[in-house]
Amino acid sequence: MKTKTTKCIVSAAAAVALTLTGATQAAEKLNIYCWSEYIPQDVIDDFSKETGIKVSVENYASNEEMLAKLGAGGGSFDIIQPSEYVVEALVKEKLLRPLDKKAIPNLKNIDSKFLNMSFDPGNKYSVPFMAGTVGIVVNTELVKDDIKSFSDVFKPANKGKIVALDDAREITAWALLSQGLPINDMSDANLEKVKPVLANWLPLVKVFDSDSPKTALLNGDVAIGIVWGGEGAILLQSDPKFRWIIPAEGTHLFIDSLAIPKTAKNVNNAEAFMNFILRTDISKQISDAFPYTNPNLAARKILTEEQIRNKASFPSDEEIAKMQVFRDIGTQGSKVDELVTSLKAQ
Ligand code: SPD
Repeated sequence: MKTKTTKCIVSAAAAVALTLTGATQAAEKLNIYCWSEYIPQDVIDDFSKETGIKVSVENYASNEEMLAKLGAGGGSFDIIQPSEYVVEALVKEKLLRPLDKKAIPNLKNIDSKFLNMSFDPGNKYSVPFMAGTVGIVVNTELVKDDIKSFSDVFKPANKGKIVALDDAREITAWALLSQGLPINDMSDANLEKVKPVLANWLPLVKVFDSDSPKTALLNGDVAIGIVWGGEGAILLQSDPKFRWIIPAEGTHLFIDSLAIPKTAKNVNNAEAFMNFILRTDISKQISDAFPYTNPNLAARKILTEEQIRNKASFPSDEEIAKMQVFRDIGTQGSKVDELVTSLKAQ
């Protein structure tokens, strides 16, 4: 009788365990919506292997593309990867979920310079993924001029030789900088001021590409690029003919983070992923593939000398001190998009 009861308890427990396992397996998913060429596929695969969580990844090429999809209710994402000004906007609109920091102990690996920034005090909602800047890359075999600035790039002689990021906020910021104006003052008056600048610049561009602007430079389609730092770093690694230039007018520092939308369904898995990518070895793996400015101090310590010396990955403190950071510009953002879209169409 005693034995029978024990057996019953055991089989009841096994049944519960089975049900739980079944239920857990069904829930083990993670949907990531992130920038293209930013999270290596082997990092995703390693996470799935270690945790059994099935990950699906969709990419975007600009913050605005991501916001448009989220706003239109498209997709159901557990992790997004907004830049600083977008974290600021999403927090204001209460569209992000506060993080459970206990689930993300590897946050300790992040350099304190990249924590507690004004767009998310206390990192209540966001975990720094990568930072970086935008600079000029010149193929010195094809261009003999000494290019130092955005204005040097956008000279009529360079028509058809340029690849530029396909990002209205970026392009407008370069035009503002060329006029000595602050990158976050995108008032109507300033947009009017930069309109003629953009009208001259945009027809000179041969390729607009935010996903992989290095490609047009690597295959010789263009000779000059205005590209993300990580893309510039890959070009510098690939061939000494490429030169990296921080534009004389100035540039900006971006901080791209991971955050969980309010509507996420797999919150625990999202936090497990955040903790995973903050691991020293995993963060190094990310830097090896996409050499941006890694805010993970522990990972930076195990990068090679050559990686750390790459100026497109790691600008000097002096250079960083001069960089501006984008802020949320509210409804002016759509005017910036309209301006650039209409001028590109001309
Ligand atoms: N391929 C990943 C590029 C990420 C660049 N993020 C920059 C945001 C600047 N606003």
